[in-house]
Amino acid sequence: MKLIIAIIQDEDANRLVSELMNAGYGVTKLATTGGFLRSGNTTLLVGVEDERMDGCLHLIEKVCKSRKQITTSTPMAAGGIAGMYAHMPVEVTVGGATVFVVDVEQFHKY
Ligand code: 2BA
Repeated sequence: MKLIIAIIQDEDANRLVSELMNAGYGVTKLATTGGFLRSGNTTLLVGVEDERMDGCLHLIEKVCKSRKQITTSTPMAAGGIAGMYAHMPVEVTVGGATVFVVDVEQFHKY
């Protein structure tokens, strides 16, 4: 069994949860915050049998889009050389999805 941890953008979360549930996956949705942008994102936990992992990854890849975001509140902007870059906008491409696949040693439901 695997635990899939997928960090995705809020905009994609509802659709991805629906698609995963419709396909019979169990999903837990967490409200999370990205360390770089310091803005909200969504983390999904999906426990899957090994043979269903590829199907789950395929849905994540299908639904999650990459988007450009402009930020002025990066760590560099906040703490850079004498605040030199404090108000310089920085464009970053976020997502589609950052996915970790972890082996599950044990799985219990009580
Ligand atoms: P954030 O940390 O808010 O990062 C948002 C986007 O900012 C990143 O998109 C990346 O394009 C850019 N970025 C991040 N760190 C940067 C840096 N030091 N310099 C320049 N640009 C930087 P993604 O790579 O698609 O990541 C989206 C979100 O996924 C991240 O939000 C974070 O919450 C999570 N994430 C990404 N890599 C991770 C990792 N290795 N471990 C844990 N979480 C991760």
